[in-house]
Amino acid sequence: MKITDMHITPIAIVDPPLLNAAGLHAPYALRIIIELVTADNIYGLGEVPGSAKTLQALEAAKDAVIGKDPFQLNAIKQEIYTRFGEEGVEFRGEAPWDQRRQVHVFSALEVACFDLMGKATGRPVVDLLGGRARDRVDFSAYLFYKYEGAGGELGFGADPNATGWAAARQQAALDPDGVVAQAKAMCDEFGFKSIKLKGGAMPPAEETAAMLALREAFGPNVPLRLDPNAIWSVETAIEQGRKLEGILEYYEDPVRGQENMGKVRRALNIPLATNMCTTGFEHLPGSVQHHSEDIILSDHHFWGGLRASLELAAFCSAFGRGLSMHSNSHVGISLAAMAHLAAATPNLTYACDTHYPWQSEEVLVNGRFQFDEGALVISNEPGLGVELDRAKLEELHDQYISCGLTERNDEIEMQKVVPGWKFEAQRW
Ligand code: GKR
Ligand code: MG
Repeated sequence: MKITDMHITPIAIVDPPLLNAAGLHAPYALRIIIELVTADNIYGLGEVPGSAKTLQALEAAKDAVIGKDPFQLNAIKQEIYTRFGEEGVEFRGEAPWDQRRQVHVFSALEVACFDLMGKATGRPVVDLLGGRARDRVDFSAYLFYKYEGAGGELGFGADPNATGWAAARQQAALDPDGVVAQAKAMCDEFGFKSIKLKGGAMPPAEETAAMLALREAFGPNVPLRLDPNAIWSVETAIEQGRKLEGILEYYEDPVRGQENMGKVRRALNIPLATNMCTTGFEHLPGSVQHHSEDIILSDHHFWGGLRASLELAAFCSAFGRGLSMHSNSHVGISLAAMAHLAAATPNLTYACDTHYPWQSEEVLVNGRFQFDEGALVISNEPGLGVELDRAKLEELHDQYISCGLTERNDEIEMQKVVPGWKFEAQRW
């Protein structure tokens, strides 16, 4: 089997004005769709976060991939890593999302190769990763503080007749009542059974109040998580954490860095989780040294693919870490890859994050994935089990061109609402 062509398509998808530690989501989120084509005309799909840097790197990776056999992942990885040189975890950046190029490039290619392998053998990706540890993958409701609006050109009132989640998705949520209303609408629509709030957006005591309001509204059987994306000080994290003991399933990245996470972890009786302080294999010795977290949120986009995520799972089981899954705004190719990986990872026992409910567009034939009681049911279709809707891809590519965005920059978006607003690595 030989890869003969690689298509790289940047797209922009409508994204609502969601708040986080780095500012505000732009009206569009950027993704890149990768399609590898073989001599016998099979295509394999991959998806990664969009940025001009990743786009250029993917273009530069083309001739390292064309001519290769998709089953020879070691050779492809070797070539990519040689070509781009070392890019350590220090390139991750301080934003909530990971900004390394090499891991994203390889992840996109590796997922597309797995899709090809699956299509060539008639087996779903989950089977190529070791087979099903489960048939259904649970996801959690991912809440955000947000301004009024649905994102895109039309902003608020994109659909004044919307009801249910479609209406709630447009509404502002800036206080505990707004957060609870958002949670109810999201859980009613998708059936999620655990809830995460993206924190780091409001003063800490307000976010704690929102968690307590969620507990009050949903009771003790719905696990709750709070993620301030590392902008609290150790003192603040401990002070707020004391009020959240017995309330949170886990406390995600309250502070920055493994050492600080270790301090907070030792002071509190709450499991700590991360997708910010332990984010690459070079971080694992520090994770052991500082015991910085109890749970690692894996993400194949920045751990360097599906196989690397299984290697991370082996570390977690050897060193007593739980495993959950991180997300960013995305469409269904990433969602399918996340679900196949989660289904093939026996020790991934927490409900995974997904931003999917916040998006409304899709690049797939058959449209958007449907959650069943908060879970995705893993299909037996070959590969990722998805087909590309080329007309939709073209439409979302045109949207990428017309929206004019080439990088995610939540600080600039926030400054449009709050002039002079600045990201601070530690705000409270
Ligand atoms: O979408 O604003 C967001 C999140 O803050 C995202 O960028 C983070 O990477 O979901 C993420 C997290 O759990 O830290
Ligand atoms: Mg997080």
